[in-house]
Amino acid sequence: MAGARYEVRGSIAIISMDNPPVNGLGYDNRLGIVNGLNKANTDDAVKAIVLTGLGKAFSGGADIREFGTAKAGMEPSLHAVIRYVEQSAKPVVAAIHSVVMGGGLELALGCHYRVCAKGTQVALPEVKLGLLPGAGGTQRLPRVIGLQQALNMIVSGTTVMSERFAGTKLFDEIVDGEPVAPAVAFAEKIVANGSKKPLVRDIPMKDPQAEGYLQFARNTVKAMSKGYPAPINCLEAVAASVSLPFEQGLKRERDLFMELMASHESRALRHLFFAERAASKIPDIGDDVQARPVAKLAVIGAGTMGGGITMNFVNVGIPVVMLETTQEALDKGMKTIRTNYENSAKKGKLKPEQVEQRMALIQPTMSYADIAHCDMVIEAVYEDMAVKEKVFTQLDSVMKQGAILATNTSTLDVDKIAAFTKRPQDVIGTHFFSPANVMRLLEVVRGKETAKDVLATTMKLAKTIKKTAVVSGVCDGFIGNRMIEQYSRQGLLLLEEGCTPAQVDKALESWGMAMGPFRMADLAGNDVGWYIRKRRYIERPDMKYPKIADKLCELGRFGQKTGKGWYQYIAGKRDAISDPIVDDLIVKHRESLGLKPRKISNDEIVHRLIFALVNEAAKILEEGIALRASDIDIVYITGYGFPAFRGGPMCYADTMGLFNVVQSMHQFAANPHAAPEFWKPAPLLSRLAQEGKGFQS
Ligand code: 3H9
Repeated sequence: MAGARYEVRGSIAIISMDNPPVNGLGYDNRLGIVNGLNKANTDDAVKAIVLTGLGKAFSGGADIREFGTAKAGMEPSLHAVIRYVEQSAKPVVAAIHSVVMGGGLELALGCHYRVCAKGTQVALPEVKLGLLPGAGGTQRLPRVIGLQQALNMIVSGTTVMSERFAGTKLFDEIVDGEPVAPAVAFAEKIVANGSKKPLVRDIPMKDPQAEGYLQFARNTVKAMSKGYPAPINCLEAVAASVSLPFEQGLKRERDLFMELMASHESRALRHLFFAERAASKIPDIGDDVQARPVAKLAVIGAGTMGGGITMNFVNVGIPVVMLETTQEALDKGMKTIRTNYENSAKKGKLKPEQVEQRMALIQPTMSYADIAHCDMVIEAVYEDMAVKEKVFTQLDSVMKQGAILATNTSTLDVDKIAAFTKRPQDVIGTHFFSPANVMRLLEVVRGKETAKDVLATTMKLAKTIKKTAVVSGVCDGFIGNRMIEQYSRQGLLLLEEGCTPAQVDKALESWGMAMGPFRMADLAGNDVGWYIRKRRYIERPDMKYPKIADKLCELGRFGQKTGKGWYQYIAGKRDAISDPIVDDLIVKHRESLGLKPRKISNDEIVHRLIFALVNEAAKILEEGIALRASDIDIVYITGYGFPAFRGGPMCYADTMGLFNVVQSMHQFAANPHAAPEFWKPAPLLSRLAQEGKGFQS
């Protein structure tokens, strides 16, 4: 039977969904369930039915891979399947385990009874895909767990463990271990007691405080979900469970669901769901490549990066030997880590004993001999090739054979660093983003000699420390920083043409970026960009760089750390306050160039910067620095505050249509001040635009 297996145990039929990896409710699976129900209902020997899922989930919900394909609309729809279950002549008991999410939970809610294993992850996570539970979840869940808890779960998409629902009508039994045998026993009991078939839809929705609560929630959700239509649609659908009879509530849910299904936001979020999972797959590394064991780690440098990196590992119980050159630097680093943990404890995120446990996993040292036995070492020292050479020569001489030697460089050539050692196959880049204990992104830089198992180990380790790892080839700035350089450069050019930093930042932030380029530069430190530009003036004399940022740095305005940058800051606060001194500096700089300011629209600001990312990304993709366009999207979503509802720069370009993107680039190229040579569309972009294709199709 397609998509679901069927067996009979005594008087009970068992239908087992069989659609790996998580029993997504695709067409075959839906058909399989209906066929199973037909078979059971026409077999006189069968008295009741158990519905379960094979493998690692009861069901992860609708099969997202099917969305947008013909099969998604083919009957039986999930609605039809659930109705079929409800109307089954014989009682249906869901035997739930591991994961019951989305459409999977909606299917279970259509069953007459539910037996669930302890430790099952329960969620209606559709909102995270820009959707709402569209197969009755918004109408049925409030009926079994109450309006408030259901609304919280549906609007946030949060996962709750099954045992938390003990005593509610969601589960009739919560059992230890596998649930099929207990569900069969439960079904036999139902049969013995007269085969009643209660339906969740018949539970009355009574909540005298509903209206006031919903209004309060409406205001909160609206304020918190800018750019995302799904949360408010979720709320309105749940509200219908109180205000409308069940069938009308279902219709309201359906209308709101269809609205979201067609939205750009949902398409972007669904793209990111698969993009994130694709990023961990490396075409030439199969399951046959064994990862090396990493039980103990060393980190070179106890500064901001070294400390943050260390925290990632001790947070998951991996001991770290942290090495510095002076006792003072070591003490300072240890103190910062302790303060970070103690702050988390004050906020209730850690117990005091956990602070001590984590600190005990860090062994501070000034001796390379203490790190020699570690399985992996991550270097986080000053960004200077001479310093890296010293460190890697040393590591090469002390580290045990087979140890992985990683560099946290953000711009330097990993192949050159590898060449300082006699074991370049063991060298890899691990570019953490600051603050390293917070930011999700990890760019894993594969050198030309990096061994496959070294890459596989690093990707696995990234998952262990809960990072989203993206593989990058070796180039200046790797994926993320190489692109951001062009984005920032266009931002600076716009200042010369007539914008203020606040105008540029506001335009990008209203569009959805977490931070505009000038606020971001103030946070990262303007001296960082200055250092890179000085290198560029020598390496790339052809690349036009506005000198306004240098003038700012010459005033010592390095950003938040010096209290002044593109903005001014009040001590202890992070609010960016416009500074007339900077405005004046820009005006004078503009005059010195003989430029008259012009009025620049928000649309031009946004697209000059975003399409700068896209053009550089197209080159990165064509050069093979990134494995796939969606990896670039993941880098920007997880590392640079790009709005998820736009799906990343490549997804956004595809949504706009590459032909239109190229047309805009031609317009920018006609502006002699916009660095016209940069706006020549990258060959890959040109070709795809001509062929009417996108980056992902
Ligand atoms: C919905 O239900 C709509 C309905 O309300 C209305 C319909 C009318 N479909 O995350 P993992 C794949 S919307 C297809 O690495 P984990 C995933 O791509 C749906 N495939 O594992 C990956 O494939 P691959 C609402 C799915 O153990 C593999 O499973 N449901 C689906 O860490 C392993 O995934 C959701 O939003 C799916 N629904 O976590 C649930 N789900 O190996 C989203 C997963 O080829 N899923 N895959 O890369 C999750 O939250 C997690 O994947 C889950 C497993 C907890 C299930």
